[in-house]
Amino acid sequence: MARFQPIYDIAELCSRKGLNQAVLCPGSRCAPLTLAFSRHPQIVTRTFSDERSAGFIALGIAQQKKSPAILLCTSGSAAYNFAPAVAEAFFSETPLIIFTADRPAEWIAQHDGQTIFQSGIFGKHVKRSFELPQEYEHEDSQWAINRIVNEAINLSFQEPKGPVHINAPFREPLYPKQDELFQYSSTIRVMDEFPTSYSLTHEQKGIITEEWNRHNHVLLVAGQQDYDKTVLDSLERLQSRHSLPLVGDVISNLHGIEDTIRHSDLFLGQATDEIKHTLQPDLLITFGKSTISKNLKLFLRKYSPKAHWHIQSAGTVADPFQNITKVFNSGIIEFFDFINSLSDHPSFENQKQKNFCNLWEVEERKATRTLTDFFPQESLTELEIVREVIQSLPEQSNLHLANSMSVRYANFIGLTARQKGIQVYANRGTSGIDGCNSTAVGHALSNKRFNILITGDLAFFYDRNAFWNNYPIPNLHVLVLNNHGGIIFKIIDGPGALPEADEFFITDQKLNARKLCEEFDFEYLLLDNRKKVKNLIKDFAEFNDRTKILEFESDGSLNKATFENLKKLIKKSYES
Ligand SMILES: Cc1ncc(C[n+]2csc(CCOP(=O)(O)OP(=O)(O)O)c2C)c(N)n1
Repeated sequence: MARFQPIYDIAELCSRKGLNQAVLCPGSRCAPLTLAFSRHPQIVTRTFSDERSAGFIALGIAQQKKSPAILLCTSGSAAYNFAPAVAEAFFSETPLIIFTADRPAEWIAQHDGQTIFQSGIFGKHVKRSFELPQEYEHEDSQWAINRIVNEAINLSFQEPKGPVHINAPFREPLYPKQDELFQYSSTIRVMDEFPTSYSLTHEQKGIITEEWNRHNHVLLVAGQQDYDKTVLDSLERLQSRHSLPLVGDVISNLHGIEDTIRHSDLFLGQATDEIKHTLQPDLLITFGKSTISKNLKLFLRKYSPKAHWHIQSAGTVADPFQNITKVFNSGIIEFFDFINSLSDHPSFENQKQKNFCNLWEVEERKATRTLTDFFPQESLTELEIVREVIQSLPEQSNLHLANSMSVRYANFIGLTARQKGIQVYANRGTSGIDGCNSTAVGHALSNKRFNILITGDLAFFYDRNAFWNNYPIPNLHVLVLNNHGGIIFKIIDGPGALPEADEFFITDQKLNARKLCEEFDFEYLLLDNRKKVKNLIKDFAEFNDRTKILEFESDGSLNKATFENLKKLIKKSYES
């Protein structure tokens, strides 16, 4: 038996548990695991030199495959560079199996190279941190390695899904001899754990039935969630039966439902108190993760419902509207189907609910109309370009939205019900600008769909190592909104008016994307005047054999002014 046989067998175990995507970062200490994964016939392995980018690429792969991705690095600071992606995976509930190779314990803090304290390095941002034994001779050690990896994988699958960390100390020599037989054991123990099922109890069903008829201003609000056709179908049934207004911003992936309220951020920011009063729910039902709209948060905090039911299968409960009264640990389809099975309100109450729903729909229609009439403006700005790109997206594509204005612009514009083939992704777990390119690259590498990323310049250049690898990604196109700084700090109240704004908040930067395109052999499209818009965006939306970058350079103040004008126009619609 090879000395590292129990380590080589980890790859076989991962494969038998259905894990077939591994992201490997270079180094020597991790060699036993690098060989184990890269030689495995069923595991797709890719290598990336920048661990920070690699972590986000693994995140994108796991999100796309809906299965944990394996992530491996060598010892030392390499492990710390995974941290931003690990935190995003934790809060976005994306499963990752992270292996960090380590020195044997006696060499930690002994002036040995590439050695830091790796045990539990990711703190609270992993579901659990495991430590492998460092000697393999005793069969109990071999049993422990198998058990720990089984347990870690099972844990990553359990709701809420998320990253798990396995620190693996390896003693030298790390490489097999030339003539050493390399194989995987044929008898590998697989330990399956069934996912906990979260169902409504008899008692909960009784409470829902009893309380349901007491409310006739019921509002549904969806947070970030993956596209799921069965959820859409269930919600459509629910809406048509009970006339429930459904608020879902762009990351809720509910745009395929015709009557979704998608512009709440626009109208709730400008509506009069009188209108807002009429929109106040008495029962609020929420599901999914975070919402983008700050105006929605402010509205629901101020116009608080009498009851607020939140539905999630498991995990820490977030209460962003500060008024949750009941948490139902259930799948959302089961919950909505149960509500669908309830008998109707008496007709008078039913009419009140219909009227309530109409009020929300009237505001939605008004905002949509104002938005349509608003374009084109005299000057070309980011909001208009985002609108044009969104309207030209290929039918079946993934739309990736970087933090911070990109995701907000897309939310203001919204996707239509006709665009139901589009799936929306954004790193809203931590809302970092550090891995937006890499996450989109991870998606593009692991699917055959068209992927379009919309990003600001800081997020784009911050994560330029996303493209520093040897894997072609012709199915990724990137729109770079280059206002030479973080325009968000101009737009939000507060920093814009300070004398420190440009240097310390907006942080002017001079780069443009042309040179990056030359370096990575991407096609570069420059949008520098209105006459080019239609043709360039048409070109941008067509996929062939090269990655395309479309850059739109513009002035931050102009973008801010346009944005303010739109808000004023919406406000005016409430004055007439
Ligand atoms: C890793 C990280 N560092 C800092 C921030 C704070 N931050 C939020 S938005 C932003 C500026 C983003 O600029 P850009 O990508 O050009 O987008 P724009 O604001 O122009 O839309 C910064 C620095 C962050 N979100 N993540």
